[in-house]
Amino acid sequence: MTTKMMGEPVARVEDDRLVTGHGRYSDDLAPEALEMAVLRSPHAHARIVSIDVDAVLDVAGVHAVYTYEDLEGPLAEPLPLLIPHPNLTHGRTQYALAKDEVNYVGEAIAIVVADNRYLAEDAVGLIEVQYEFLAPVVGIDAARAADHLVHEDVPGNVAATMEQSFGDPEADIGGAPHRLTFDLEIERSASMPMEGRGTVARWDEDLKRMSVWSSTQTSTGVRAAVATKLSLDLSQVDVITPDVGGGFGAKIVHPWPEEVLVPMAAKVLGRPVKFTEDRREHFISSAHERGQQQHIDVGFDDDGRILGLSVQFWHDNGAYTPYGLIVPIITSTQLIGPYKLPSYRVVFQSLYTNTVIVTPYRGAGRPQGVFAMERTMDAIAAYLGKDRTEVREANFIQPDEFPYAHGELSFQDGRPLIYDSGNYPEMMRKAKALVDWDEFEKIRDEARAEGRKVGIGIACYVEGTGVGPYEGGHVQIETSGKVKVSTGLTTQGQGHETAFAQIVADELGVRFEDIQVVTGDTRRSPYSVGTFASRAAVMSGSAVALAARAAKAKALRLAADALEVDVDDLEIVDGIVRVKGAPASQIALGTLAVLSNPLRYAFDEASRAATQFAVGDPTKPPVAEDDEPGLEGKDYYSPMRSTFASGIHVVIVETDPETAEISILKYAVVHDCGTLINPRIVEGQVHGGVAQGVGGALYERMAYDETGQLQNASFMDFLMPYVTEVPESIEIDHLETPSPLNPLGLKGAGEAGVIPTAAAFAAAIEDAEGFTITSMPISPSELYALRLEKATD
Ligand code: MCN
Repeated sequence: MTTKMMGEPVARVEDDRLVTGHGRYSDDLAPEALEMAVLRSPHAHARIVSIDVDAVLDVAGVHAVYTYEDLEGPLAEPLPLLIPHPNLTHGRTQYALAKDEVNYVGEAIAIVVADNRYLAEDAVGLIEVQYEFLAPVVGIDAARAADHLVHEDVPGNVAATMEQSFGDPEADIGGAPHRLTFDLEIERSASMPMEGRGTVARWDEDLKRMSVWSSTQTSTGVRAAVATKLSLDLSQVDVITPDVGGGFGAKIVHPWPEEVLVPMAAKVLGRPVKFTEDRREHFISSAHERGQQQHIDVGFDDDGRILGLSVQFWHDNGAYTPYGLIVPIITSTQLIGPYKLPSYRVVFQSLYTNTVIVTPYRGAGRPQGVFAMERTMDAIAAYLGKDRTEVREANFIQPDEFPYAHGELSFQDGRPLIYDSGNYPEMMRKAKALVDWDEFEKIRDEARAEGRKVGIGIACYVEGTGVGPYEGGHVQIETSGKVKVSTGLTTQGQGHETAFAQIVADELGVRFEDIQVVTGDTRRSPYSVGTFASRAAVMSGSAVALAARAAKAKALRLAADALEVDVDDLEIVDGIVRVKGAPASQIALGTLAVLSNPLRYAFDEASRAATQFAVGDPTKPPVAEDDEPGLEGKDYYSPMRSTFASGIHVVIVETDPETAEISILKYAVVHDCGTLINPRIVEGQVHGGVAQGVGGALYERMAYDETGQLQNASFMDFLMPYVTEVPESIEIDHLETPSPLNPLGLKGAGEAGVIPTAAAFAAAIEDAEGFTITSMPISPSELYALRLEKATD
């Protein structure tokens, strides 16, 4: 048997390259390229009266300067609204370069292309813009008050209002034995990948071809954008994704202005052009997320069982809506979590503010939804004086109730919200065991007796993963017997090279070391969607499995012919097709690859080398009658709906009675992403997610002042957790409830770590302090202020 690879904690093969400094990022490419710098708005809201670029062109080494006036054809139209929605009655997207007005600090106004970035930056400083100032709308309160408007034709700053419901929550809440109402708030934060956004473009005037290297989460999206905006055919544009130093959502948007402006400049100037975002640009001109205000109204019985839930929330979508309503729709549907609600109503407004646009950031709306639901569970438990786990258990969907539909609710992909599989009671049993939950009351009391404050918090979540519509896989067996696997989605550090090789090794019966995986190259995979929404394992994992099965079926057909046996009598072990029970009768996959090629090689079986080639025997087709030449398999996977991963996080914190410093004593996770491809990768993903969650719970916020200036747009001021602030160790226990929706039973894992973290911390701090926590993040100074406030209440 070939060594089984699925489920094994194989070390990531890409890490040798990535952690030893041999990764190749977009900025490493084309050192001869001209470089682009961007003039960005210093004002949150203003009309552009005039732009004077005259001084720029006098600078030696400057090749071009462009403003909106220089954009032509589709490039002069607003950038696309990627996911329109019928409720998005007032969707707005920005222009590649601002036309007439700017709506946030950081919006691109002009670009300069020069011999190098230093010259380009200096020249940007010579552009003179006259502005007429407009009142900025900063924060959800200002947007709701609507004293001023972000877009003068959008009444009330409301991009969209949306409502979904099932049952009769008003009647159920009104008739319930108990009712609670309260308000919650979550601050804005943002993804902080190590590598900023980056694009390099080269135009070949002879071949009329554009090559783009982009640090993107969706190479096909960039290709579509470049082709459309520059009026090229898709087939004239290649987009190659080199190594990408993290994305976390910010690199999904396609296109960013720079992603179309760089190819435009390359085409006009006939020289390669490059842009690499710096850290300040990332803060003020990429994307943020999370900011929401929520109002909860819940009715429940004596056991803590929810009878009706009504949620209203206000979502800060920033200045434009390129991603439509995707984030608030995710909040509104994923909020329900692992619970069975007899009735539910959710109403949200997506509001414009004069701040950076809001697009999905790892977790994408779910941390806010989980915060709402888990704060609700804790509030019910506190009201009834019950254990917090007991209240959750009373509301769990039971293992025999899958598939479970939440009334008529639609998920983010527009399909019905139906959970495929899970076992939430078992997950709770495991979580309690990991932290000795039932013993904690004693520990808390003992600590209190010593003047210490310790608390435990728990949070459950369910995460829709693996959204469609499709992803493809291509498995090609070389004449050397090595296997090349390609899939179109891109990789930002998730370990796809390893995980997809594990899948193909098992499906095909080849050695893991003989497999090479390529992602995010439109030349190999022209049809693909991209990496986001924890979809790669489910989508591309399934696609490469199906492609490997197709390649295997073809190999077995060819081998059966060559060995004159029945296909069913064959097996593939370590890349050799052999007759079951008679292994001496065998043929290597590499040899079959030779046989399947009309331009046959004379092949030396011993050295596995092609010595010379000749056209094959014309009297005998090289492959079976209906087969195409080449030993390869190709397939696409398209799921009928999303699959739902789930998990529980438990955190124990200690808060300093004097300084209010918050220390993490223990962090434990139970996680279910269906069949595990690679537990080590999944644990790495969970660790990374928890680290980001710690940031969202305790440190990170976008500190806008009332004029719309981001006060903390650098790592000097924006508190991202260091290794000293994240849990020293995270205990993880896995549960595997395979999804019935895809061939391998997979569910996604890439965002799980970040989703319930803020809710778990809020609960733990609340438990340590004895008063309610209703907003996140909570820093020591905020906790200290809360203590003072509660003491005087
Ligand atoms: N995996 C597995 N078994 C499963 C499920 C997943 O072994 N049952 C593995 C997969 O093979 C993959 C990894 O876990 O190697 C994550 O898989 P998946 O959940 O499908 O997520 P994606 O690969 O689609 O990655 C996207 C996800 C998202 S949405 C964000 S945001 C995010 C994240 O991944 N951004 C990341 N993790 C990141 N990790 C890094 N290093 N950098 C980012 O930018």
